Amino acid sequence: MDQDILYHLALGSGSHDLVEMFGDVKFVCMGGTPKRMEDFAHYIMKEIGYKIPTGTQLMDISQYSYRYCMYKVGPVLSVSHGMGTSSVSILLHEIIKLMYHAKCKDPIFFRIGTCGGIGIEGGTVVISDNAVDGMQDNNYAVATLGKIVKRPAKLDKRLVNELKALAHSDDPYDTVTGTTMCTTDFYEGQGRLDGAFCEYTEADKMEFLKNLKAKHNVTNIEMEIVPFAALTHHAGIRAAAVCVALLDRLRGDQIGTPKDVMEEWQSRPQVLIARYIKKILQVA
Ligand code: R2B
Ligand code: URA
Repeated sequence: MDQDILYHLALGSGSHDLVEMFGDVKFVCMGGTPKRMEDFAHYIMKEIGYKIPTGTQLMDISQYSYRYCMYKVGPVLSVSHGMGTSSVSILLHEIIKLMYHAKCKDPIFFRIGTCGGIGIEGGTVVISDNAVDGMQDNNYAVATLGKIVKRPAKLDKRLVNELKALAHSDDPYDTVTGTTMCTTDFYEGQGRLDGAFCEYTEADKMEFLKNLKAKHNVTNIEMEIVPFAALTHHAGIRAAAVCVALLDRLRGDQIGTPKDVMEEWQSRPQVLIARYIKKILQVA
């Protein structure tokens, strides 16, 4: 291509100097909502001591895509990925191409998210060491030219251990590792009883969730990890997913935690990733 239009990011290799804009990116952090990723950009700016000129402010680089948000704080890119596998996969295609056009050297990708836990308390942080889909398959399957193409959804085990080692014993919450299940639906796909439809019993739900935990070590459920793990692995990019559990699915389905508590919980994966980034950048 003589130019590549990264349509959903409102960027392009012909319209922007991508090397100049993004060549120094070392960490790409992504999460579902634009607000959380804007907050993360401000938080990481403070944590790594990155200064922008007085009187200026961080800008949403992808503002005019009206799809995803993107903030750049020195070597850190903070991007929203929306909800679900198709949304995160579109973003990953374009971010991987962005890294390529910008000639970034070995960037590491993080997903900073939320999830439902199985047998863990709300507020627990889960670092994924394995990713499976709703059928407990370890692959990302995409219908391509009328055939199913499967790519292994693999995470970087060394990165999992490095992150686990950064959990402090005096953090007022647990940080655990486990298999993460990725579903294409929040309600029936995750065995909830509170969707618009439900054609199974509470006993069916409990049996399913308990079996996930006992047989497959599934510790949490969310909606993006399979394409996230598969596409980064396919591109040779080291990646990790760290999610906070908003509830224990063995105790319920509705998310009714007060907003302020939820906001504090959602900062927990950000704290862990900031510790990692600071360690690599050697910022005190
Ligand atoms: C976690 O939270 C969202 C659903 O509420 C989804 O994007 C996910 O993975
Ligand atoms: N995100 C999910 O996908 N599921 C939950 O239960 C909570 C957050």
